[in-house]
Amino acid sequence: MDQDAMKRQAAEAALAYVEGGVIGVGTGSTVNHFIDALAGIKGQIEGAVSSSEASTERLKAHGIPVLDLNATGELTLYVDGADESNARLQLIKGGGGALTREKIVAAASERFVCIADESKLVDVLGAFPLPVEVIPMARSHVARALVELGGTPVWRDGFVTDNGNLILDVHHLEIQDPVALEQQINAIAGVVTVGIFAQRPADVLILGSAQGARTLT
Ligand code: ABF
Repeated sequence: MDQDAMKRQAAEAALAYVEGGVIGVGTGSTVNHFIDALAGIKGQIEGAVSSSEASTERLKAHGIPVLDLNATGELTLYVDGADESNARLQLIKGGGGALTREKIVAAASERFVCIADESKLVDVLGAFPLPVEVIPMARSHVARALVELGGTPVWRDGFVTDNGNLILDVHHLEIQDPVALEQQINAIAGVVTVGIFAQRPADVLILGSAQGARTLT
């Protein structure tokens, strides 16, 4: 079974958590499978709140209404992928650059179901370069502060987020205390969002594998 088939397996298993209403929908290739699967039961939901322009486009192409979070109120369910997860379901996200909206929708949702292939489960977060969304004028200032924290920030040149900001990908971090590092990086002036999701981790992690979908809580 290839990696994409494992992603599809996890995405299809997440359908079991859909109970109608408005669904929070994330971004990425695993979520694309979830959107395609959601289209099959679109009559059972009111619509979706989307975390990116890319997901919005895909949802609309399937005829799934895309709603504004300001109009829906809090959501019962958010389904999204991740770049890494540890066993406590603390995540690194933002490889696709949509981390700020993803963190907002996660915060506004009662249950966060994360979907991934099994390669995303790690012992210690940080082998995947940590994305940090930054206000453009603060890029160098934030980069220096990240070096102080022991990382090697690399500007994702040519990439602009849906919010008009920049991304620094921080290499060489071994994240032993994800909650503390999330708070520290959030406190740097000019940081919009750090891609550590530890203060609000996932509630459920579904991992696709050759042995079938495995669920961690
Ligand atoms: C988003 O998509 C992320 O925050 C993460 O960066 C990425 C996961 O991508 P994929 O599902 O393509 O592996 O959810």
